[in-house]
Amino acid sequence: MKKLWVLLVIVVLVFTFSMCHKADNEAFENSQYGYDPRLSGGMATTFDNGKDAFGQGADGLSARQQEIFGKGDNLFSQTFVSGHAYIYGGLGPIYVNTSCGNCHHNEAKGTPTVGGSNSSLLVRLSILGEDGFGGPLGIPGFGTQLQNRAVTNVQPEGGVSINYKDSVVNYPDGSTITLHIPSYAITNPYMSLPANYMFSARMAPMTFGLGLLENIPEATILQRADPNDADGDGISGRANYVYDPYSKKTSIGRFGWKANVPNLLVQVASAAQQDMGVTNYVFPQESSYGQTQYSAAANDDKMVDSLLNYLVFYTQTLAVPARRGFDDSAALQGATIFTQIKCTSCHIETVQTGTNVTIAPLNNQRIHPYTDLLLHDMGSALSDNRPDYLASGNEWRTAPLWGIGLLGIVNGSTYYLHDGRARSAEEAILWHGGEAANAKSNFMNLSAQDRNKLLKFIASL
Ligand code: HEC
Ligand code: HEC
Ligand SMILES: [Ca+2]
Ligand SMILES: [Ca+2]
Ligand SMILES: [Ca+2]
Repeated sequence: MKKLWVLLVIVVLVFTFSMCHKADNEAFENSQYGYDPRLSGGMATTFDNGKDAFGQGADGLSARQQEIFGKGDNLFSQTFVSGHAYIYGGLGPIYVNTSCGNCHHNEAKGTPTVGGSNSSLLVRLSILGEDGFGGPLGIPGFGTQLQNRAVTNVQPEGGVSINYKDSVVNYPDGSTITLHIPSYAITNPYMSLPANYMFSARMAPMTFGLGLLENIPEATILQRADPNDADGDGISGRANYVYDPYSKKTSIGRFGWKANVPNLLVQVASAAQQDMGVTNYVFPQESSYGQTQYSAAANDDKMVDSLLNYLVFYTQTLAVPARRGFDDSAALQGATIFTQIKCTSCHIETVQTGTNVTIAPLNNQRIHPYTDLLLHDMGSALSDNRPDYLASGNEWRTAPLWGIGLLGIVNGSTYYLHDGRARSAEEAILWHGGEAANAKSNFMNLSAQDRNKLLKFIASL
């Protein structure tokens, strides 16, 4: 009899709990929004909000696609070795790091350092002028990216030193915050560098949700562009157009901190070749090709074609973490403030994806990436003074903000902006200038309480 009672209580508890959960979901489905606002990546959203939140596959993949995702997942964290190997050979002769995951820790960012096995920065280089396709002109002997590591008996192109100087910012209400101003220099170049070469330090960005961004119709992105600020609101986003060496066409730029890469195939293939020295069918030549220490005889393994495709598929189908904090009134008020102070001029909340791909969960999705994928002048303090196709030194692609509140949990550290100079979202906002100067001063003029609400909202993304 006693046992029966216990059983009954358990059944009632489980039933009540599942009803609550159901009621919860229904509350979102019937909400004021008209859609479930937690689904930042539409169908390609994950409710994992722990350390692996950025490494989950989208729901709705076929069994075969899940298998390919799994292979891409392994490859992403696989360390490559030099010379010939059963699968993972071909590292170097010169490179920046030995695996995708050593820079993109847990599919996210990492540490803004150069040269270590967990370093997530790389350095782009160029001299004045353009290559044959409107892109940056490489430095003779160095190309457009610095490879600061090398296999045995080969010299790295050089090293990088990074120094930070403190700069105190005062809020109108008297509170203060200290920013880190970075300065970079190339050390020990393997041959002399020309005068006035240009230099851009870039931090590994988070890698989820990218198949959705790739599937936004070009016309949708261009609708937001206002290159001459015709509507006079001080915001003049414009699209980058970049060369695709695989299709041999110029296309709209979507990836990289300056929207300097057209699609994920070119992005992943160039990461393999430039960041790791692993040649492939898109970039069959070593990054050191043509340099004095290049030797054709030393030509090592090229990545097998299918492996490159698995990696591309992986970056296309990593799901976006669901938005949280709908039970936190401060975070919800923060969302309203985010709109009121005009952060949404660039970090636009909602976009609809197109129908171009064979991957079901990426098609026709209402997503909340908080980016327009356009270039904006962010002022001289953030400038790298290095043009990248149509992007000037001052211009950067609006960084997506989805998932950003989980960065600390996933990486154990939080670094923001193109070179990781900001150690918190608040610091990142205070670096905003140029077209974003108004939004920043609106933020600075908020009460400390409202600033906190806004930061709580960002933490809920
Ligand atoms: C040396 C560190 C490093 C390594 C190794 C590396 N990446 Fe990256 N990754 C970066 C940086 C830095 C950027 C931004 C580049 C830019 O702005 O030009 C980037 C950009 C990307 C992007 C575009 C993200 C976006 O939002 O625009 C993808 C996708 C990507 N990497 C995937 C990979 C894959 C797959 C590999 C392994 C084959 C890899 N990366 C290896 C540092 C690295
Ligand atoms: C004019 C367009 C624009 C406006 C307005 C704007 N941003 Fe940004 N935001 C950007 C761009 C571009 C970047 C990337 C800059 C860089 O990396 O140097 C960025 C980066 C960020 C980042 C860091 C993201 C990361 O992954 O590193 C945060 C956080 C952010 N913005 C929050 C805000 C908030 C909050 C507001 C409103 C106060 C705002 N932004 C207004 C364009 C804008
Ligand atoms: Ca190689
Ligand atoms: Ca190079
Ligand atoms: Ca405008």
